[in-house]
Amino acid sequence: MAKSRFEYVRTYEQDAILLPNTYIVIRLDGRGFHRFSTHYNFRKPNDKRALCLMNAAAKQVMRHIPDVAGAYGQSDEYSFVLSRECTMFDRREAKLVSTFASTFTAQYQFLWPEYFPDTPLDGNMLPSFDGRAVLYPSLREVRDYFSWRQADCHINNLYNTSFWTLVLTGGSSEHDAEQALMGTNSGEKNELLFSRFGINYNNEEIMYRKGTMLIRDVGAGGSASASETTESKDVGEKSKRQVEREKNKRRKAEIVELHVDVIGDEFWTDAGRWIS
Ligand code: DGT
Ligand code: MG
Ligand code: MG
Ligand code: MG
Ligand code: MG
Repeated sequence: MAKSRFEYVRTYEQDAILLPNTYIVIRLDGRGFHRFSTHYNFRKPNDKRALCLMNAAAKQVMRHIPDVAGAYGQSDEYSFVLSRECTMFDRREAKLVSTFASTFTAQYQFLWPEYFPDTPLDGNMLPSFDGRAVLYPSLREVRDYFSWRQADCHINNLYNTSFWTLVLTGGSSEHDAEQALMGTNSGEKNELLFSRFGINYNNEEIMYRKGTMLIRDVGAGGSASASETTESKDVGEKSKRQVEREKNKRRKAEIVELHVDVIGDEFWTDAGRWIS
């Protein structure tokens, strides 16, 4: 096909290509959800409807994008980890990040009425999500990444639970609650909840304390055979057929929602089942 004389402008496009043979983590985060959650009267400190809506939107993203091995969500954020051999969009960063952010946003809006049946979305306050991609060279960093997000969930949730218990049950002003918590460590917050309100923090809803992990149940032996996953192979070592087979398995696998500790070893001993 003949090219127009304008065609040259395309040469100005610069694609950032994500390094091959690395895990890609794409984290999405709600834009201005402090205001958004206030506008729609999210319950404090946690709104189950909002968190379940996040989980439902993330599951839909996983259903539509089989390269996603697993995902972790808490508050207004979700992180998706892509397998190392992912070649989606030839690993072009902008295409990946923008597709994840828009797919998630579309699903969030579409599913909204199911979770907030009495609260229609307001055209002046629609949800949107930003996104970024980070590369990790080995499972070690991927594991530490999820631990980092879960530690963040824990710290924020313990603080928010203490704060809103002081305000909503204890009758403190927001200012006084903030003062009371200033400089306290987690042991002191646990103690405050227990001694003043009889709340054992460890009995609070586990989804609030641990966040949500979504993995694919690819069955025993995992996405590849056991020997293949224990020493996870580098890209190039896997045949195209093998990569395709694994992707098909992921596509068909049921998505499982877990509220578990991802910082300790237990969750990772069988990680080959869902990530390779
Ligand atoms: P950003 O991300 O820089 O655009 O700004 P924000 O406002 O989204 O800030 P971020 O992401 O650091 O914090 C998340 C906000 O979302 C935070 O203000 C609390 C709110 N949020 C998330 N989940 C819930 C919930 O279940 N209940 C309530 N009440 N608020 C929530
Ligand atoms: Mg932020
Ligand atoms: Mg946000
Ligand atoms: Mg956030
Ligand atoms: Mg196009």
